[in-house]
Amino acid sequence: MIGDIDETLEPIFHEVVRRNRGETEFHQALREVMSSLGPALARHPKLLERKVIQRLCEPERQIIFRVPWQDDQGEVHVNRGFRVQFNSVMGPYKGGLRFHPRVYLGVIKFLAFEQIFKNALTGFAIGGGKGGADFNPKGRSDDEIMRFCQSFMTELYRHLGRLTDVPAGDAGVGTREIGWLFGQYKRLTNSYESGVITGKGLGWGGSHVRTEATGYGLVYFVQNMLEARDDDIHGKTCVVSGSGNVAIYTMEKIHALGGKVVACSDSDGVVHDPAGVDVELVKEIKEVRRGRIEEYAEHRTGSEYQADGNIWGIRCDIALPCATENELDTDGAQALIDNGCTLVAEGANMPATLEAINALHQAGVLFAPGKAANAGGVATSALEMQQNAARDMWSFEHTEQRLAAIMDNIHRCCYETAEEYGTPGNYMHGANICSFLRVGQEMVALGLT
Ligand code: NDP
Ligand code: 2IT
Repeated sequence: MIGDIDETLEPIFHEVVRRNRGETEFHQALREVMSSLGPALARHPKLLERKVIQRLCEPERQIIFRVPWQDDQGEVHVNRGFRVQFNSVMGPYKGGLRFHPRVYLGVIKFLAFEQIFKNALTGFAIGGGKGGADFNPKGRSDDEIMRFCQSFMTELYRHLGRLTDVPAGDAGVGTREIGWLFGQYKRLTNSYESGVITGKGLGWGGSHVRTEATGYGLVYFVQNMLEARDDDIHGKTCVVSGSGNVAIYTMEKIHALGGKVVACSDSDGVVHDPAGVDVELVKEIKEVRRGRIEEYAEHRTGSEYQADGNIWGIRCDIALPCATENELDTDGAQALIDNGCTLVAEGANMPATLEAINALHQAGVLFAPGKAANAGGVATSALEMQQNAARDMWSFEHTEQRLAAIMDNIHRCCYETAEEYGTPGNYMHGANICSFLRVGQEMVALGLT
Protein backbone atom coordinates (compact mmCIF):
# COMPACT_ATOMS: atom_id res chain seq x y z
CA MET A 1 0.00 0.00 0.00
CA ILE A 2 1.18 3.56 -0.71
CA GLY A 3 2.83 4.93 2.42
CA ASP A 4 3.93 1.54 3.79
CA ILE A 5 7.61 1.57 4.66
CA ASP A 6 9.97 -1.37 4.12
CA GLU A 7 11.07 -3.02 7.38
CA THR A 8 14.73 -1.99 6.93
CA LEU A 9 13.64 1.64 6.78
CA GLU A 10 10.94 1.57 9.46
CA PRO A 11 13.34 2.14 12.44
CA ILE A 12 15.07 4.98 10.56
CA PHE A 13 11.72 6.65 9.91
CA HIS A 14 10.66 6.36 13.57
CA GLU A 15 13.95 7.78 14.75
CA VAL A 16 13.58 10.82 12.47
CA VAL A 17 10.01 11.35 13.71
CA ARG A 18 11.17 11.05 17.32
CA ARG A 19 13.87 13.69 16.77
CA ASN A 20 11.54 16.09 14.95
CA ARG A 21 8.42 15.99 17.07
CA GLY A 22 5.31 17.80 15.98
CA GLU A 23 6.55 18.43 12.42
CA THR A 24 3.70 16.48 10.86
CA GLU A 25 4.10 17.77 7.28
CA PHE A 26 7.78 16.82 7.35
CA HIS A 27 6.89 13.33 8.62
CA GLN A 28 4.35 12.97 5.81
CA ALA A 29 6.81 13.98 3.08
CA LEU A 30 9.39 11.62 4.57
CA ARG A 31 6.93 8.70 4.67
CA GLU A 32 5.99 9.29 1.03
CA VAL A 33 9.63 9.16 -0.11
CA MET A 34 10.69 6.31 2.18
CA SER A 35 7.75 4.14 1.14
CA SER A 36 9.21 4.02 -2.39
CA LEU A 37 12.83 3.28 -1.54
CA GLY A 38 12.87 -0.39 -0.46
CA PRO A 39 13.53 -1.82 -3.95
CA ALA A 40 16.15 0.87 -4.75
CA LEU A 41 18.12 0.13 -1.57
CA ALA A 42 17.97 -3.59 -2.21
CA ARG A 43 19.83 -2.98 -5.47
CA HIS A 44 22.17 -0.34 -3.99
CA PRO A 45 23.10 -1.60 -0.50
CA LYS A 46 26.07 0.80 -0.33
CA LEU A 47 23.58 3.66 0.16
CA LEU A 48 22.29 1.99 3.31
CA GLU A 49 25.80 1.18 4.55
CA ARG A 50 26.89 4.80 4.13
CA LYS A 51 23.78 5.92 6.07
CA VAL A 52 22.62 8.04 3.16
CA ILE A 53 18.98 8.03 4.36
CA GLN A 54 19.88 9.17 7.88
CA ARG A 55 22.08 11.92 6.46
CA LEU A 56 19.43 12.99 3.96
CA CYS A 57 16.86 13.39 6.73
CA GLU A 58 19.00 15.80 8.75
CA PRO A 59 19.20 19.33 7.29
CA GLU A 60 22.73 20.62 6.81
CA ARG A 61 21.68 23.88 8.46
CA GLN A 62 18.45 25.47 9.79
CA ILE A 63 18.24 29.20 10.34
CA ILE A 64 15.42 30.68 12.43
CA PHE A 65 15.33 34.42 12.96
CA ARG A 66 13.33 37.38 14.26
CA VAL A 67 11.69 39.68 11.73
CA PRO A 68 10.56 42.94 13.36
CA TRP A 69 8.62 45.51 11.29
CA GLN A 70 6.27 48.45 11.70
CA ASP A 71 2.80 48.73 10.18
CA ASP A 72 1.36 51.91 8.63
CA GLN A 73 0.10 53.06 12.03
CA GLY A 74 3.59 52.72 13.52
CA GLU A 75 2.74 49.65 15.56
CA VAL A 76 5.57 47.13 15.93
CA HIS A 77 5.10 43.48 14.86
CA VAL A 78 7.41 40.52 15.28
CA ASN A 79 7.37 37.54 12.92
CA ARG A 80 9.53 34.45 12.66
CA GLY A 81 11.70 33.84 9.58
CA PHE A 82 13.13 30.51 8.43
CA ARG A 83 15.64 29.16 5.94
CA VAL A 84 16.26 25.43 5.92
CA GLN A 85 19.41 24.62 3.95
CA PHE A 86 18.64 20.93 3.62
CA ASN A 87 21.09 19.41 1.18
CA SER A 88 23.79 20.91 -1.05
CA VAL A 89 25.28 17.77 -2.56
CA MET A 90 23.97 18.58 -6.05
CA GLY A 91 24.68 22.34 -5.93
CA PRO A 92 23.83 25.53 -4.00
CA TYR A 93 20.65 25.34 -1.89
CA LYS A 94 17.74 26.32 -4.11
CA GLY A 95 14.08 26.79 -3.25
CA GLY A 96 11.41 29.38 -2.65
CA LEU A 97 10.29 31.60 0.20
CA ARG A 98 6.73 31.33 1.51
CA PHE A 99 4.92 34.06 3.44
CA HIS A 100 1.83 32.58 5.07
CA PRO A 101 0.44 32.61 8.63
CA ARG A 102 0.53 28.78 8.79
CA VAL A 103 4.31 28.67 8.22
CA TYR A 104 6.35 26.97 10.96
CA LEU A 105 9.46 24.83 10.93
CA GLY A 106 7.57 21.63 9.98
CA VAL A 107 6.15 23.24 6.82
CA ILE A 108 9.47 24.72 5.69
CA LYS A 109 11.22 21.40 6.38
CA PHE A 110 8.77 19.38 4.31
CA LEU A 111 9.09 21.87 1.46
CA ALA A 112 12.91 21.86 1.66
CA PHE A 113 13.00 18.06 1.82
CA GLU A 114 10.77 17.75 -1.28
CA GLN A 115 12.93 20.33 -3.01
CA ILE A 116 16.05 18.12 -2.74
CA PHE A 117 14.41 15.43 -4.89
CA LYS A 118 12.56 17.82 -7.19
CA ASN A 119 15.73 19.72 -7.97
CA ALA A 120 17.61 16.48 -8.66
CA LEU A 121 14.90 15.53 -11.18
CA THR A 122 15.49 18.75 -13.15
CA GLY A 123 19.01 17.54 -14.02
CA PHE A 124 20.55 20.86 -12.95
CA ALA A 125 23.23 21.38 -10.30
CA ILE A 126 20.97 22.70 -7.55
CA GLY A 127 20.60 21.48 -3.96
CA GLY A 128 17.49 21.69 -1.79
CA GLY A 129 16.38 24.48 0.51
CA LYS A 130 13.29 26.47 1.44
CA GLY A 131 12.42 29.44 3.61
CA GLY A 132 9.72 31.84 4.59
CA ALA A 133 7.93 33.47 7.46
CA ASP A 134 4.67 33.23 9.41
CA PHE A 135 3.76 36.67 8.03
CA ASN A 136 0.26 37.15 6.59
CA PRO A 137 0.43 39.53 3.60
CA LYS A 138 -3.37 39.54 3.23
CA GLY A 139 -4.84 42.95 3.97
CA ARG A 140 -1.41 44.58 4.24
CA SER A 141 -0.48 47.68 2.22
CA ASP A 142 2.36 47.66 -0.33
CA ASP A 143 4.47 49.73 2.07
CA GLU A 144 3.94 47.28 4.91
CA ILE A 145 4.90 44.30 2.74
CA MET A 146 7.97 46.16 1.46
CA ARG A 147 9.10 46.94 5.00
CA PHE A 148 8.57 43.31 5.96
CA CYS A 149 10.66 42.11 2.98
CA GLN A 150 13.44 44.54 3.87
CA SER A 151 13.54 43.39 7.49
CA PHE A 152 13.44 39.72 6.42
CA MET A 153 16.37 40.20 4.02
CA THR A 154 18.36 42.21 6.59
CA GLU A 155 18.91 38.94 8.43
CA LEU A 156 18.76 36.46 5.54
CA TYR A 157 21.29 38.13 3.24
CA ARG A 158 24.34 36.88 5.17
CA HIS A 159 23.29 33.27 4.48
CA LEU A 160 22.82 33.70 0.70
CA GLY A 161 25.11 33.74 -2.32
CA ARG A 162 24.91 32.65 -5.95
CA LEU A 163 27.11 29.65 -5.10
CA THR A 164 25.68 29.15 -1.60
CA ASP A 165 21.90 29.58 -1.43
CA VAL A 166 19.55 31.02 -4.04
CA PRO A 167 15.94 31.68 -2.95
CA ALA A 168 12.91 32.44 -5.16
CA GLY A 169 9.17 32.89 -4.61
CA ASP A 170 6.55 30.48 -3.33
CA ALA A 171 3.03 31.07 -1.97
CA GLY A 172 2.68 34.72 -0.91
CA VAL A 173 5.95 35.72 -2.61
CA GLY A 174 5.85 36.81 -6.27
CA THR A 175 7.87 39.14 -8.50
CA ARG A 176 6.86 42.19 -6.44
CA GLU A 177 8.24 40.73 -3.20
CA ILE A 178 11.35 39.36 -4.97
CA GLY A 179 12.00 42.96 -6.09
CA TRP A 180 11.87 44.29 -2.54
CA LEU A 181 14.00 41.40 -1.26
CA PHE A 182 16.59 41.82 -4.03
CA GLY A 183 16.65 45.60 -3.61
CA GLN A 184 17.53 45.21 0.07
CA TYR A 185 20.14 42.51 -0.71
CA LYS A 186 21.78 44.84 -3.23
CA ARG A 187 21.81 47.69 -0.74
CA LEU A 188 23.29 45.61 2.09
CA THR A 189 26.03 44.03 -0.02
CA ASN A 190 26.72 46.90 -2.41
CA SER A 191 26.68 44.42 -5.28
CA TYR A 192 24.32 43.76 -8.16
CA GLU A 193 24.53 39.99 -7.74
CA SER A 194 21.57 38.95 -9.93
CA GLY A 195 22.25 35.23 -9.50
CA VAL A 196 21.51 35.36 -5.77
CA ILE A 197 17.73 35.18 -6.20
CA THR A 198 15.37 34.06 -8.98
CA GLY A 199 11.90 35.06 -10.08
CA LYS A 200 13.16 38.58 -10.78
CA GLY A 201 11.37 41.03 -13.06
CA LEU A 202 12.32 41.07 -16.74
CA GLY A 203 13.88 44.54 -16.46
CA TRP A 204 16.25 43.58 -13.65
CA GLY A 205 17.72 40.17 -14.39
CA GLY A 206 14.64 37.96 -14.59
CA SER A 207 13.97 35.24 -17.14
CA HIS A 208 11.15 34.97 -19.63
CA VAL A 209 8.72 32.17 -18.71
CA ARG A 210 9.64 32.06 -14.97
CA THR A 211 6.22 33.51 -14.06
CA GLU A 212 4.43 30.94 -16.23
CA ALA A 213 6.87 28.06 -15.65
CA THR A 214 5.30 26.01 -12.86
CA GLY A 215 1.84 25.98 -14.44
CA TYR A 216 3.06 25.50 -18.02
CA GLY A 217 5.48 22.78 -16.87
CA LEU A 218 2.68 20.97 -15.03
CA VAL A 219 0.55 20.90 -18.18
CA TYR A 220 3.51 19.66 -20.27
CA PHE A 221 3.94 16.86 -17.74
CA VAL A 222 0.25 15.95 -17.96
CA GLN A 223 0.51 16.03 -21.75
CA ASN A 224 3.43 13.59 -21.52
CA MET A 225 1.44 11.26 -19.26
CA LEU A 226 -1.43 11.27 -21.73
CA GLU A 227 0.82 10.84 -24.77
CA ALA A 228 2.39 7.76 -23.19
CA ARG A 229 -1.15 6.33 -23.38
CA ASP A 230 -1.96 7.61 -26.90
CA ASP A 231 -4.19 10.32 -25.52
CA ASP A 232 -3.98 14.13 -25.16
CA ILE A 233 -5.45 17.13 -23.37
CA HIS A 234 -7.62 18.26 -26.25
CA GLY A 235 -11.29 18.11 -25.27
CA LYS A 236 -10.62 17.18 -21.65
CA THR A 237 -12.53 18.83 -18.79
CA CYS A 238 -10.27 19.96 -15.93
CA VAL A 239 -10.56 21.45 -12.46
CA VAL A 240 -7.68 23.47 -11.03
CA SER A 241 -7.68 24.40 -7.35
CA GLY A 242 -6.27 27.75 -6.23
CA SER A 243 -6.10 30.93 -8.32
CA GLY A 244 -2.54 32.04 -7.60
CA ASN A 245 0.59 31.88 -9.73
CA VAL A 246 0.59 28.12 -10.35
CA ALA A 247 -3.17 27.82 -10.93
CA ILE A 248 -3.40 30.76 -13.35
CA TYR A 249 -0.69 29.56 -15.75
CA THR A 250 -1.91 25.97 -15.49
CA MET A 251 -5.33 27.11 -16.69
CA GLU A 252 -3.80 29.26 -19.44
CA LYS A 253 -1.79 26.34 -20.90
CA ILE A 254 -4.68 23.86 -20.66
CA HIS A 255 -6.79 26.21 -22.74
CA ALA A 256 -3.94 26.72 -25.22
CA LEU A 257 -3.82 22.93 -25.71
CA GLY A 258 -7.57 22.62 -26.25
CA GLY A 259 -8.70 21.46 -22.79
CA LYS A 260 -11.36 23.23 -20.73
CA VAL A 261 -10.97 24.30 -17.09
CA VAL A 262 -14.41 24.54 -15.46
CA ALA A 263 -13.47 25.48 -11.88
CA CYS A 264 -10.85 27.19 -9.72
CA SER A 265 -10.82 28.46 -6.13
CA ASP A 266 -9.19 30.38 -3.31
CA SER A 267 -9.17 29.74 0.41
CA ASP A 268 -12.67 31.24 0.74
CA GLY A 269 -14.54 29.38 -1.98
CA VAL A 270 -14.92 27.83 -5.43
CA VAL A 271 -15.96 29.25 -8.80
CA HIS A 272 -17.70 26.88 -11.22
CA ASP A 273 -17.85 28.11 -14.81
CA PRO A 274 -19.16 25.35 -17.10
CA ALA A 275 -18.40 27.44 -20.21
CA GLY A 276 -14.69 27.47 -19.30
CA VAL A 277 -12.87 29.75 -16.86
CA ASP A 278 -11.98 33.17 -18.29
CA VAL A 279 -8.30 33.20 -17.31
CA GLU A 280 -7.82 36.89 -18.20
CA LEU A 281 -10.57 37.76 -15.72
CA VAL A 282 -8.89 35.65 -13.02
CA LYS A 283 -5.60 37.46 -13.75
CA GLU A 284 -7.32 40.82 -13.46
CA ILE A 285 -8.91 39.89 -10.11
CA LYS A 286 -5.98 38.06 -8.53
CA GLU A 287 -2.81 39.54 -10.09
CA VAL A 288 -3.84 43.14 -10.75
CA ARG A 289 -6.46 43.90 -8.11
CA ARG A 290 -5.29 41.29 -5.57
CA GLY A 291 -8.95 40.56 -4.86
CA ARG A 292 -11.00 37.46 -4.02
CA ILE A 293 -12.19 34.80 -6.47
CA GLU A 294 -15.76 35.52 -5.32
CA GLU A 295 -15.65 38.61 -7.57
CA TYR A 296 -15.38 36.35 -10.65
CA ALA A 297 -19.05 35.33 -10.52
CA GLU A 298 -20.12 38.99 -10.34
CA HIS A 299 -18.43 39.63 -13.71
CA ARG A 300 -19.22 36.43 -15.58
CA THR A 301 -22.74 35.27 -16.34
CA GLY A 302 -23.28 31.51 -16.21
CA SER A 303 -20.66 31.06 -13.50
CA GLU A 304 -21.41 30.32 -9.88
CA TYR A 305 -19.51 31.00 -6.65
CA GLN A 306 -19.82 28.72 -3.65
CA ALA A 307 -18.36 29.90 -0.35
CA ASP A 308 -16.49 26.97 1.25
CA GLY A 309 -17.34 24.91 -1.86
CA ASN A 310 -15.82 21.52 -2.61
CA ILE A 311 -13.95 21.73 -5.92
CA TRP A 312 -13.31 17.95 -6.07
CA GLY A 313 -17.06 17.34 -6.29
CA ILE A 314 -17.17 18.99 -9.74
CA ARG A 315 -17.09 16.48 -12.62
CA CYS A 316 -13.81 16.41 -14.55
CA ASP A 317 -11.44 14.17 -16.50
CA ILE A 318 -8.32 15.77 -14.98
CA ALA A 319 -7.86 17.31 -11.52
CA LEU A 320 -4.90 19.57 -10.79
CA PRO A 321 -4.51 20.63 -7.15
CA CYS A 322 -2.51 23.89 -7.32
CA ALA A 323 -3.25 25.60 -3.99
CA THR A 324 -1.67 24.12 -0.86
CA GLU A 325 -0.65 20.99 1.08
CA ASN A 326 -3.25 18.38 2.05
CA GLU A 327 -6.08 20.08 0.16
CA LEU A 328 -7.08 16.77 -1.46
CA ASP A 329 -8.06 14.15 1.13
CA THR A 330 -9.75 10.74 0.85
CA ASP A 331 -13.23 12.26 0.49
CA GLY A 332 -12.01 14.51 -2.30
CA ALA A 333 -10.28 11.59 -4.02
CA GLN A 334 -13.41 9.46 -3.72
CA ALA A 335 -15.55 12.23 -5.24
CA LEU A 336 -13.14 12.49 -8.18
CA ILE A 337 -13.16 8.70 -8.68
CA ASP A 338 -16.98 8.55 -8.49
CA ASN A 339 -17.23 11.24 -11.14
CA GLY A 340 -14.92 9.45 -13.58
CA CYS A 341 -11.72 11.49 -13.19
CA THR A 342 -8.79 9.58 -14.73
CA LEU A 343 -5.74 11.73 -13.95
CA VAL A 344 -4.54 13.79 -10.96
CA ALA A 345 -1.27 15.77 -11.12
CA GLU A 346 0.05 17.90 -8.27
CA GLY A 347 0.83 21.54 -9.11
CA ALA A 348 1.14 22.44 -5.44
CA ASN A 349 3.59 20.78 -3.05
CA MET A 350 2.05 17.71 -1.35
CA PRO A 351 -1.59 18.74 -1.99
CA ALA A 352 -2.78 15.11 -1.78
CA THR A 353 -2.71 13.17 1.47
CA LEU A 354 -1.11 9.71 1.40
CA GLU A 355 -4.56 8.19 1.91
CA ALA A 356 -5.90 10.13 -1.08
CA ILE A 357 -2.99 8.96 -3.25
CA ASN A 358 -3.69 5.42 -2.17
CA ALA A 359 -7.38 5.67 -3.06
CA LEU A 360 -6.48 7.08 -6.50
CA HIS A 361 -3.98 4.30 -7.18
CA GLN A 362 -6.43 1.60 -6.15
CA ALA A 363 -9.05 3.06 -8.48
CA GLY A 364 -6.55 3.11 -11.37
CA VAL A 365 -6.42 6.93 -11.58
CA LEU A 366 -3.06 8.13 -12.96
CA PHE A 367 -1.22 10.20 -10.36
CA ALA A 368 1.79 12.53 -10.73
CA PRO A 369 3.58 13.74 -7.57
CA GLY A 370 4.45 17.42 -7.20
CA LYS A 371 8.19 16.86 -7.05
CA ALA A 372 8.00 15.77 -10.70
CA ALA A 373 4.95 17.56 -12.06
CA ASN A 374 5.65 21.04 -10.62
CA ALA A 375 9.42 21.01 -11.16
CA GLY A 376 9.12 23.39 -14.13
CA GLY A 377 9.23 26.41 -11.80
CA VAL A 378 12.54 25.63 -10.18
CA ALA A 379 13.94 24.33 -13.48
CA THR A 380 13.24 27.71 -15.05
CA SER A 381 14.87 29.33 -12.00
CA ALA A 382 17.97 27.32 -12.94
CA LEU A 383 17.64 28.71 -16.49
CA GLU A 384 17.45 32.20 -14.95
CA MET A 385 20.68 31.47 -13.03
CA GLN A 386 22.34 30.39 -16.29
CA GLN A 387 21.29 33.62 -18.00
CA ASN A 388 22.50 35.69 -15.02
CA ALA A 389 25.89 33.93 -15.02
CA ALA A 390 26.29 34.65 -18.74
CA ARG A 391 24.77 38.17 -18.48
CA ASP A 392 22.40 37.07 -21.20
CA MET A 393 18.66 37.08 -21.86
CA TRP A 394 16.94 34.44 -23.93
CA SER A 395 13.70 34.86 -25.87
CA PHE A 396 10.37 33.63 -24.52
CA GLU A 397 10.19 30.98 -27.26
CA HIS A 398 13.67 29.61 -26.59
CA THR A 399 13.11 29.50 -22.82
CA GLU A 400 9.76 27.78 -23.22
CA GLN A 401 11.31 25.16 -25.51
CA ARG A 402 13.93 24.47 -22.86
CA LEU A 403 11.20 24.10 -20.23
CA ALA A 404 9.23 21.67 -22.42
CA ALA A 405 12.36 19.56 -23.01
CA ILE A 406 13.12 19.48 -19.26
CA MET A 407 9.57 18.30 -18.46
CA ASP A 408 9.92 15.57 -21.14
CA ASN A 409 13.11 14.36 -19.46
CA ILE A 410 11.55 14.36 -16.00
CA HIS A 411 8.56 12.43 -17.29
CA ARG A 412 10.80 9.89 -19.02
CA CYS A 413 12.91 9.39 -15.91
CA CYS A 414 9.84 8.78 -13.69
CA TYR A 415 8.13 6.55 -16.25
CA GLU A 416 11.15 4.40 -17.02
CA THR A 417 12.29 4.10 -13.41
CA ALA A 418 8.80 2.97 -12.35
CA GLU A 419 8.96 0.22 -15.02
CA GLU A 420 12.51 -0.75 -14.12
CA TYR A 421 11.57 -1.22 -10.46
CA GLY A 422 8.46 -3.27 -11.16
CA THR A 423 5.71 -0.70 -10.63
CA PRO A 424 4.80 0.48 -14.15
CA GLY A 425 2.66 3.61 -14.23
CA ASN A 426 3.50 4.52 -10.61
CA TYR A 427 4.98 8.00 -11.10
CA MET A 428 5.40 8.46 -7.35
CA HIS A 429 7.75 5.49 -7.08
CA GLY A 430 9.48 6.48 -10.30
CA ALA A 431 10.09 10.06 -9.14
CA ASN A 432 11.25 9.04 -5.66
CA ILE A 433 13.62 6.31 -6.82
CA CYS A 434 15.07 8.24 -9.77
CA SER A 435 15.81 11.36 -7.70
CA PHE A 436 16.97 9.44 -4.61
CA LEU A 437 19.53 7.49 -6.64
CA ARG A 438 20.92 10.69 -8.17
CA VAL A 439 21.27 12.41 -4.78
CA GLY A 440 22.35 9.29 -2.87
CA GLN A 441 25.10 8.38 -5.31
CA GLU A 442 26.51 11.95 -5.16
CA MET A 443 26.44 11.78 -1.36
CA VAL A 444 28.58 8.67 -1.46
CA ALA A 445 30.91 10.20 -4.09
CA LEU A 446 31.51 13.37 -2.03
CA GLY A 447 32.38 11.45 1.14
CA LEU A 448 31.01 11.70 4.66
CA THR A 449 29.53 15.19 4.91
P1 NDP B 1 0.06 31.89 -4.57
O1 NDP B 1 0.24 32.54 -3.26
O2 NDP B 1 0.30 32.63 -5.83
O3 NDP B 1 -1.39 31.25 -4.68
C1 NDP B 1 -1.89 30.31 -3.78
C2 NDP B 1 -3.35 30.11 -4.13
O4 NDP B 1 -3.86 29.01 -3.40
C3 NDP B 1 -4.20 31.32 -3.78
O5 NDP B 1 -5.22 31.43 -4.72
C4 NDP B 1 -4.75 30.90 -2.41
O6 NDP B 1 -5.94 31.56 -2.05
C5 NDP B 1 -5.03 29.46 -2.70
N1 NDP B 1 -5.24 28.67 -1.49
C6 NDP B 1 -4.46 28.63 -0.38
N2 NDP B 1 -5.00 27.77 0.51
C7 NDP B 1 -6.12 27.28 -0.06
C8 NDP B 1 -7.11 26.36 0.34
N3 NDP B 1 -7.04 25.78 1.54
N4 NDP B 1 -8.13 26.09 -0.51
C9 NDP B 1 -8.22 26.69 -1.72
N5 NDP B 1 -7.31 27.58 -2.15
C10 NDP B 1 -6.28 27.87 -1.33
O7 NDP B 1 1.00 30.59 -4.52
P2 NDP B 1 1.57 29.71 -5.72
O8 NDP B 1 0.56 29.58 -6.80
O9 NDP B 1 2.92 30.20 -6.05
O10 NDP B 1 1.77 28.30 -5.00
C11 NDP B 1 0.74 27.34 -4.90
C12 NDP B 1 1.35 25.98 -4.55
O11 NDP B 1 2.29 25.63 -5.56
C13 NDP B 1 2.12 25.92 -3.24
O12 NDP B 1 1.98 24.62 -2.71
C14 NDP B 1 3.57 26.12 -3.66
O13 NDP B 1 4.47 25.58 -2.74
C15 NDP B 1 3.56 25.34 -4.96
N6 NDP B 1 4.61 25.67 -5.93
C16 NDP B 1 4.85 26.96 -6.33
C17 NDP B 1 5.83 27.23 -7.26
C18 NDP B 1 6.08 28.61 -7.76
O14 NDP B 1 6.97 28.76 -8.60
N7 NDP B 1 5.36 29.63 -7.35
C19 NDP B 1 6.68 26.16 -7.79
C20 NDP B 1 6.29 24.83 -7.39
C21 NDP B 1 5.30 24.63 -6.48
P3 NDP B 1 -5.93 32.77 -1.00
O15 NDP B 1 -5.62 33.97 -1.83
O16 NDP B 1 -7.30 32.74 -0.44
O17 NDP B 1 -4.87 32.46 0.03
O1 2IT C 1 8.31 24.72 -4.80
C1 2IT C 1 9.07 25.20 -5.67
O2 2IT C 1 9.68 24.46 -6.46
C2 2IT C 1 9.22 26.64 -5.77
N1 2IT C 1 8.59 27.37 -5.02
C3 2IT C 1 10.16 27.24 -6.78
C4 2IT C 1 11.55 27.32 -6.22
C5 2IT C 1 12.56 28.05 -7.06
O3 2IT C 1 13.69 28.18 -6.57
O4 2IT C 1 12.25 28.52 -8.16
